[in-house]
Amino acid sequence: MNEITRRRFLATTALSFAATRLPAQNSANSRITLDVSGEAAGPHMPADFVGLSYEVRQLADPSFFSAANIGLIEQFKALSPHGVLRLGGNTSEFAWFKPTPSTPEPPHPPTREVEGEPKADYYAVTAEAVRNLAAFLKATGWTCLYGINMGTNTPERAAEEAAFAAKTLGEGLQYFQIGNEADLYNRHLRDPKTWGPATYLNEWLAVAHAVTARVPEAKFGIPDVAADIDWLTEIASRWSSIQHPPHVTRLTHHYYFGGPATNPEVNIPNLLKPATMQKVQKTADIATAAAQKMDVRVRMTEGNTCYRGGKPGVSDVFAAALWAADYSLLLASKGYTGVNLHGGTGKIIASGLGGFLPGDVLLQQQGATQEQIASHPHPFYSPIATQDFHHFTMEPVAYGLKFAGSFSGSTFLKTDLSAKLQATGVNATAYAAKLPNNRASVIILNKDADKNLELTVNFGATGTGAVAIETLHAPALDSREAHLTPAAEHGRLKEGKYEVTVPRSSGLRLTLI
Ligand code: BDP
Repeated sequence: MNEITRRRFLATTALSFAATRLPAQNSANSRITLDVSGEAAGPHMPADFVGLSYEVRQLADPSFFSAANIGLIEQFKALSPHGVLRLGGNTSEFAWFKPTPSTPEPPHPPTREVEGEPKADYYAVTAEAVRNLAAFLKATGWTCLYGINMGTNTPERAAEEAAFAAKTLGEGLQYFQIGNEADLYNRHLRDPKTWGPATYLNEWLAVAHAVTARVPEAKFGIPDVAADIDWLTEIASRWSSIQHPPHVTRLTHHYYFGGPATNPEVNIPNLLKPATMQKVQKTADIATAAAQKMDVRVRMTEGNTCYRGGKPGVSDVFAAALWAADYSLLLASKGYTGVNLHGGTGKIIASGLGGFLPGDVLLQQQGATQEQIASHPHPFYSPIATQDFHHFTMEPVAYGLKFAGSFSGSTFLKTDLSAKLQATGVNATAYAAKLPNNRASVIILNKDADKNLELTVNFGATGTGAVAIETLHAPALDSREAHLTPAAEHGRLKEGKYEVTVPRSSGLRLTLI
């Protein structure tokens, strides 16, 4: 962030604190009671639920993920003490592993250049980059999902890279992913006449078996599809007939709400309306059913609000924070093991999208000045934004993920509180869990632009236990900022119940302390 934009940011930050203290307006008519007194019989949210996703090409600069990148390490740690860094993206299909400085660039297979698809722009991932990544992971306390090129690679080279990554990353490596969004390979990497889950699985098995031969303990996430969730169902139904199956530990897929930036349907009301999460729920049900069949769990390994680099005014504002919190908690309550929001640096993301970000085109069309354009994060959806190597800032979307991450390590109650909230006429959702210390906690997300939500939360506890409140807020849904207030004691239960107002466009977390 340069000095001018930084000052402007600080000025709006100060304003926002004043604004959030204004009294509640437009409350819904009736107070509703949320019962969070039940047993925690739902899914467990792993301690390392929170994740970020970056392009493999980010490794082309070995100093990016390195122990020297103190600013980035700070942001990772602030987001989560035990997160998961996923490396993949469009650029992963054009990486080649360079174990020694003298290793020559291998020949590459033919690919099609298609308008709007990533171009065949090859780069090396060096041994130094992987070593630095190991040090970065150690410094952050994070682990990684390591993405290997399948689109333009050979099983032998994939196995050589996997062997080096496994040895170098050690405990920092959770599992490998081979290929990014194979459901889209028909566009530019494979023959659309023959490409599908069956051909994919054959190719994938050849690579995974080569990797397992070199790294017997290797684990995999599969298939990391962009959108076609039926691939998970298809793979699960074929799995039992596979001879010597490699050790698959997760089913994985991606999710973007919509895109690109120039699409007028990608707007705040659509992002936050209940139908958006209902669609997510349907996808999650399909994914978790497939995973159950394979006796594994699901992870959403890449996603964000708006594909092709995000949309200014949607991806980089407070609405994205509420979306991220709701989306992450919904998936966690469905049994997902984590969510990796995609981001990185503008140049690298653009290099995987044909060289530019549609969000910049949109801003130019709207007559934005260079300075105004530069005041947005690039890419627009990046959870952690950067202007240069030394300054990193957490964006609203990351605050939403962090807020949801406060449930990490807890176990969900089975009750569907969001369904109950529908009766209020306020666009709100809620999730309840028992924290690792066995205390009950509930997160309520009021996504409504106008209406406050009046609630009675029934903890069912006897006596007058104290309640702590933590909030996620900003002046408005389209503010370029987000704030998390740390948990602080707020009051005491009355006969096991607590009355609270959740202001419009904000998140609130109540915990019994
Ligand atoms: C995903 C790709 C990722 C892109 C992202 C986008 O895996 O590399 O950066 O879309 O469109 O499909 O922003």
